Amino acid sequence: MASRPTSSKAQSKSGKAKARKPARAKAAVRKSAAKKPAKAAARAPAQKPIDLYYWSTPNGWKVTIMLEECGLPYNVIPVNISAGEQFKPDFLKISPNNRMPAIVDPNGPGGKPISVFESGAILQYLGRKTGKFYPADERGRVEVDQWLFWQMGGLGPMAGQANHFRHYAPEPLDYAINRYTDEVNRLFGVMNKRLADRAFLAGKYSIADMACIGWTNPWERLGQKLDDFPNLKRWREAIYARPAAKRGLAVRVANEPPRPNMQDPAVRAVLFNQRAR
Ligand SMILES: N[C@@H](CCC(=O)N[C@@H](CS)C(=O)NCC(=O)O)C(=O)O
Repeated sequence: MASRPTSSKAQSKSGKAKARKPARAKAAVRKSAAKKPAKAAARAPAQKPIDLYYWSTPNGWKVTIMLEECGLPYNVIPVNISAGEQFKPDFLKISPNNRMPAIVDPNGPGGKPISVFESGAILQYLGRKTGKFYPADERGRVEVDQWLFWQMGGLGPMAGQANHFRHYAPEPLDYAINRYTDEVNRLFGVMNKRLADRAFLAGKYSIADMACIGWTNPWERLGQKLDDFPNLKRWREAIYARPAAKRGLAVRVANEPPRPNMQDPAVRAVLFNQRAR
């Protein structure tokens, strides 16, 4: 789904927009420098920024939230999906499914660069890399994985289809609108029930919550009433109360063009009815 929320915190640099250094990362540097002798601090290897191929949509926000939460430095590299930049050969080498987000971590395993596409795989990779928001113990990890895959296979695709048939279909198709609106309603209900006796989907705040939050943002466009899901509403407020999550959800590409006109034949030709190339 190509959505473009309202507030704008552009990060500038022509072509390659650089994200500001996360506040937590700055704080961590200050803290460790104060504790360690100057020589040891100077020897510590600098974390090179991760390149994030990004457009501001719910799938993109998953990764900006995680990067902000972990205090990892990153460069935002815009992929204007309405203009077809996801089909550029260099991008396809990183993300062969012509979808963003994708990352290139210059400090990958063995100190060598690694690229990762698919937002769920990126979240798991960053969770393993940092040891944050993705438990190392098997039971904790299974809890997170279940809800992460539930988002990847259910909430994301169903909400995407609901949005498409409710807002972008050339003619209104009641059957498709009802099918996907109902499915989103069912999925919101599953989440609401899960959150009745715990603060977050896997108990503690995790990459599963980061994967889901953006997909609950357009609840009205998806034909839902948030008041019907009080636990989901409380969970949303808890995530938005986290400064890093809020920053991640607000990341916009420098000079991001206005919301694409989905009625524009040129945009529709790029985004809809894609076939094997
Ligand atoms: N399963 C993928 C889905 C990513 C996805 O659908 N990205 C959309 C934007 S939200 C995209 O890049 N669309 C480009 C296109 O449709 O060509 C993931 O989670 O990373």
